[in-house]
Amino acid sequence: MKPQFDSFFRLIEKNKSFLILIHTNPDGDAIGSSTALSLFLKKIGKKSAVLSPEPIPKRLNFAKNEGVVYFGGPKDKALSKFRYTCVLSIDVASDELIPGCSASKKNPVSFAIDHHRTNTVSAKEKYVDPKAASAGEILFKIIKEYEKAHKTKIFDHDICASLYTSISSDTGCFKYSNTTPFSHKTAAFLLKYGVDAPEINRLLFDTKTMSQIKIEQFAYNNMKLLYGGRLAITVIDTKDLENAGASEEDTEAVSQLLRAVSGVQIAVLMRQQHKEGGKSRYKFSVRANPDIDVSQLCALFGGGGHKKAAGCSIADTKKNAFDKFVLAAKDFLI
Ligand SMILES: [Mn+2]
Repeated sequence: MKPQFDSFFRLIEKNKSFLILIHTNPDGDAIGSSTALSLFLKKIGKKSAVLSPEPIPKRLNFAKNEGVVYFGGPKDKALSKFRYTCVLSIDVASDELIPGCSASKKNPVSFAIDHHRTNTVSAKEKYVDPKAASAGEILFKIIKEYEKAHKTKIFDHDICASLYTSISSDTGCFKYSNTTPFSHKTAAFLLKYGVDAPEINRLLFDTKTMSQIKIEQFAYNNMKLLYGGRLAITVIDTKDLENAGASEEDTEAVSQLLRAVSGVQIAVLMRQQHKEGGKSRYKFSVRANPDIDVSQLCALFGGGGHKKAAGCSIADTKKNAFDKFVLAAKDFLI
């Protein structure tokens, strides 16, 4: 048995109640994998709850499971009543992504399960597999191993549906380059448990709110194509969101949409965050098309992520933040 499995199994044996941390701006992988983890722990007689730094976006409510407790932020009143002895994190790449949840003194993470190459979560132990397309794939391996080692059956419809949500979400419905034979093989296994894949995929990818459509329209209308059409960038300010009646979560697919423009190698959404003095913080969501590693580009500004999907932020004036990023991106174009 891999040492990661062994130490994880020992940890869950030793503890009775777990707090599972997921990243800010939670996506289908964060919710799917944490839900599956919570259901797994429940199945082996443990208590657990999922703590998201922010309320879970409405469009992902379908991915929650009624058998799982979710806290919508570190200030959630119900959280103070929840007793736990062990903190886990899943799909979280860094401590910054769990603000208020993991002030390492308050909630030291005992075990981090993740697939981000750049994982820097200050956890006592980790199982990080950058080859996994989603955190759900790592959890799938863990549960499979647990079944084998304990000669028991864990997988059921709900666990499999959550894992499917996680994998399909992070592979963009098995379209992104992170998709591996293992992603497909795992999905095939999960489908045998009656998972309604067409419905999950419809809810994940083919359903949009009007506010999302409005902000996407804005993003397309204001897209700039630079360096001979190889870089696509659009800027969304807080007031643009307000005008569209949209929230931050409605911008999630924007960089993906810009990436679809023929000839684009790097697609960027630059979004205004909170103000810091006279400056704003701008968050960059970056997607790449051919063999470009945008996690390296984002690392130049203290960010990170995956090769073809990464992010970072810059605190500066709008013009300076834009210019700094666009100039740095030039060196990454082919
Ligand atoms: Mn993920």
